[in-house]
Amino acid sequence: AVTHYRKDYSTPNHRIDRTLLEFDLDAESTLVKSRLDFSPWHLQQAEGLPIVLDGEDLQLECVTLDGKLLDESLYQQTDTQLIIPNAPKQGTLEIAVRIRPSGNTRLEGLYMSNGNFFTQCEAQGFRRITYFPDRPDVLSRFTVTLRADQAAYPVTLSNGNLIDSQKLPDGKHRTVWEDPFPKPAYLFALVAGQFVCQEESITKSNGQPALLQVWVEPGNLDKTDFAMQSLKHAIEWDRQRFGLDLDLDRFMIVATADFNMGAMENKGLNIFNTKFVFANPQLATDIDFENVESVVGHEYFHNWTGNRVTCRDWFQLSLKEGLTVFRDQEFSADMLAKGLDAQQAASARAVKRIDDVKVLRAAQFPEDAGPMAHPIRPDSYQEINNFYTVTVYEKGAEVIRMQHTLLGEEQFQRGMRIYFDRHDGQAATCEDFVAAMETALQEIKPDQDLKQFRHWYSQAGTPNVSASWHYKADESELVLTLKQSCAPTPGQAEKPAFHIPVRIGLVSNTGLDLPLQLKSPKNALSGDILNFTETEQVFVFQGVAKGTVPSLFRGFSAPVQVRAEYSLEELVFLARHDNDPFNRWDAGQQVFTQAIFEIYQSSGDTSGKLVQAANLMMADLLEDPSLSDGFRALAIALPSENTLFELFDGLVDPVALHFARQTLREYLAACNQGPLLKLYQARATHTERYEYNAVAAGKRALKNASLAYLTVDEPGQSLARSQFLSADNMTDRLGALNLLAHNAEDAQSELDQFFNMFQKEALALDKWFMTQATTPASHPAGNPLERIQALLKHPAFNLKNPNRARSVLAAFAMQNPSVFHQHTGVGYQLWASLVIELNAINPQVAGRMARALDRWSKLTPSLQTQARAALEKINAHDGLSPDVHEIISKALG
Ligand code: DPP
Ligand code: ZN
Repeated sequence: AVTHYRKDYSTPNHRIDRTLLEFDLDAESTLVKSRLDFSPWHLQQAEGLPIVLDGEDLQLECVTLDGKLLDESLYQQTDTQLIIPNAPKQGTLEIAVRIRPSGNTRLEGLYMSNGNFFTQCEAQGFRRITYFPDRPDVLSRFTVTLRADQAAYPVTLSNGNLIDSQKLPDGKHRTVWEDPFPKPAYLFALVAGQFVCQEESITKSNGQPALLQVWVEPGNLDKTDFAMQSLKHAIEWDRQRFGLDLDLDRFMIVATADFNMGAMENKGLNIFNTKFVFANPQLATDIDFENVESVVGHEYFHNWTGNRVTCRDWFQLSLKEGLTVFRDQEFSADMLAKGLDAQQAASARAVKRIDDVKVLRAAQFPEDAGPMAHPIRPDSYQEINNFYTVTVYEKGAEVIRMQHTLLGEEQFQRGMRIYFDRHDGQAATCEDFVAAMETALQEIKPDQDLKQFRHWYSQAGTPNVSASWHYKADESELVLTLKQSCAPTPGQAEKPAFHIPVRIGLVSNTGLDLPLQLKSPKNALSGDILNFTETEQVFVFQGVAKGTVPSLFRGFSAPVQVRAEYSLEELVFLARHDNDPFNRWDAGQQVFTQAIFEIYQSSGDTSGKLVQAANLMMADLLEDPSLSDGFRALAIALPSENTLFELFDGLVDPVALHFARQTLREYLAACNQGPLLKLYQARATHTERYEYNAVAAGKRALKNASLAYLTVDEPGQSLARSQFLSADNMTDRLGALNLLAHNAEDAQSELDQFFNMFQKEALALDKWFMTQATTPASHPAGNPLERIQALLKHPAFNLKNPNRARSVLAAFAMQNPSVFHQHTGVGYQLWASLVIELNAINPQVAGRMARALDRWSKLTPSLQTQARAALEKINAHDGLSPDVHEIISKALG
């Protein structure tokens, strides 16, 4: 396997100033002709440097240089490149290749889905379409001609503006598209086939109109309203909050059922997984609505952060992804809070923040602690597809958020303007972004810099912060000691201290926040942010009343793992009184976590003091009417099994951990049945028409979170059965179905009804598969693995469709620990054979699935033995793709 290093970056020899592409679209054999106008990268450069083009699985027909056909002695062709040695500094290259879209199951390059053509070029799919310098620093102006059969492919789209459209003889037609903006090849797109669209015209800030279109296959126009509305909201929001407007006359979104990722920000022609476009109340849950809004926003925001300023090389991926995730998180938070009063708005924002941090803790912290750990700006990779990770995306967004915290909104926006002034139209680096923010910071704080902050870009691993404090009654001082460390990660043994912004509050015993008066060190406090920059640092606060409890990392101000020396009483106090809703939630989660660990370590005993404290806290949460429904739904939910696995100090048996969590759930349900029922019924009897907004979604979330406890036994299960039948929306229907399928002895009739109701709706069927694939080991009928094996043989199962594959394989191997990690090792064996099967179909998705045992060294010894056997089985397979090989070989160490 080849490893690529960030330090090896060098500029190409040539620019490609203009690119003309012509496609004769045919499922079995598409002809792609290109005409590339090239010029020297450096004006002074010598004659005779080679032109280096990437290309894979292409059938080369001919190469012409400045009008002269080149014979084979004048170029070199390898499996991955076409090189023209001794090229002139400047000239025109014409190339013709053939490709076979119908045989493309990897869904990179040009492929077919349901009879229609789609492309996916990020990161390196363009090289499967034609020979080209397929690297993000080569920006070219594209003109694209599409020829296709009119009847089979009436709609043909590409980037930019439609400049010509004509009928041709023999039933064909032609469209010509011109993208006014230079772009790297990874942002190229084409779509052709049978589509219908919803469209609207908007007015841009400059007074010019722009056409917005959402294209779907016929029969799906009843699912596009919300995506269109989200797109308009995103455009408006980017104008208002970032001062950035749409720069095109036409902006298109096209949905496809076969897509490796969530969506793709191709210039002017975003291509989306249907999962992130389709939304109506019957088919989509509140979470789906939220995701559609956020992904539509994300891809639209890329138009500036990704397309206008792109990445110099793929090591800089977080430059566009971390920043764009930060932008979509803020967009969602602002949308959720819109129109609410101040208190409701704060609560809606906190709910969003908690959701985002849950993802980070459940998925990114494990990545940072495992064999694939990498800095948000990686130093090396074997397969770039494997680096579209929660670290690059979600931790990357946290690193942007910390800069926002250090600069404040106004100066952060100033930094954004500096960034665009310097780099619009360029391929930039993460360093360029930080440098722009540093300039903005120094405009207001000339003595500060982001020098130490840059470690967040270069160092992997989740920093551990331990916090202890004592009270000096004589001086009314609270002395807080913070220590930071970061465990070694692959290739990084020692790490200098991070610059960590700690948002802090001092909560007095009456529950009020005290004013912050920092005595020492001088200048370490700015507003409510402590700048924590040393391995160990002591902070002395004055004017502190006795009994005051510090609230640390409010709003999750840094992506760190905190170990604070709270007593149980202090945690319970914060869970009741912290004025920061995130920390209030977090304190409660710590109480639940400790209670589950108490049960885990006592083999099921619920009489311990932590369980008792958790129970009292639960009773409080259920009765507290000052909390919003959305917040309460999160506060009463137990931490996920993946989060618990990571938090436990020592080796873990995930099966026993599941049963410990289950025991606490049953105990809390039994002790709080009355209040739970009351909460449920108050929300179940109100039958307003479904609407997606923060308040309504919060209400449904609390109703279903209460039902989740109640369904531990029969009375609750009957409630779920009637909710399933009477629901007018997917949130309530699927919520009930999940609970029944996971808890009731028999939920076959509901599962059958659901299947019959939605058998023509692929995304709803994915949910049906996923519900069953996540049935836990505690299910009363036993042996969920047999059910999963049966799902794989179901006529509607299809490993070639990524959504369907994920709905069983990822669901089972990553979201169902008690079945996946069963002690016989059968779960691992099933996973290994599916990864091997998928490896031959779609390496990129297989690489994702291959990560299920990343954390195998944290398993108990006998599970480790079984896990290693499964990993070795995959490793020994002939014909492993670079994607899967990289993951498995790193896991084996
Ligand atoms: N650039 C894409 C996205 O994150 C990758 N799938 O939006
Ligand atoms: Zn993105």
